[in-house]
Amino acid sequence: MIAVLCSFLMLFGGGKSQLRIEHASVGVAAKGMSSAAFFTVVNESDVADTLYGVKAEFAGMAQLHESFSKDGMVGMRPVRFVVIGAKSSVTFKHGGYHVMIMDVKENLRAGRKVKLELLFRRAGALIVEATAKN
Ligand SMILES: [Cu+2]
Repeated sequence: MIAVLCSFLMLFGGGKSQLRIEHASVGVAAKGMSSAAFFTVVNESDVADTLYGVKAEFAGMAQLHESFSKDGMVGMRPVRFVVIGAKSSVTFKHGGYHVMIMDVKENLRAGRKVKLELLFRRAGALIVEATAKN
């Protein structure tokens, strides 16, 4: 029983993950409008991690979203979390996962840099600098 518990802890407990966020960008938007942020999460560690939240001080609200298509309709909806498997990566992009950003507090012109805070179960809060792009 103890052996089983130990191996369980090795699989699911402790161990911090090593994550890298690449190519972070956010769509240009005028004050009060919506935008979306994109990036790639690279997980080089042996443990999976879970992105469960996002904060953006430059906007009224930020949410994890996914795009979907069903019966010829396309749309998007909030997702509660996104798992980044061990030794793998997940790209947030147009038509897939993205960070939905609503009510931008100031004009986001091309080249402007803003901070996003990504909340991971294991790695904790990672601050990412995203560049505004058309
Ligand atoms: Cu969205």
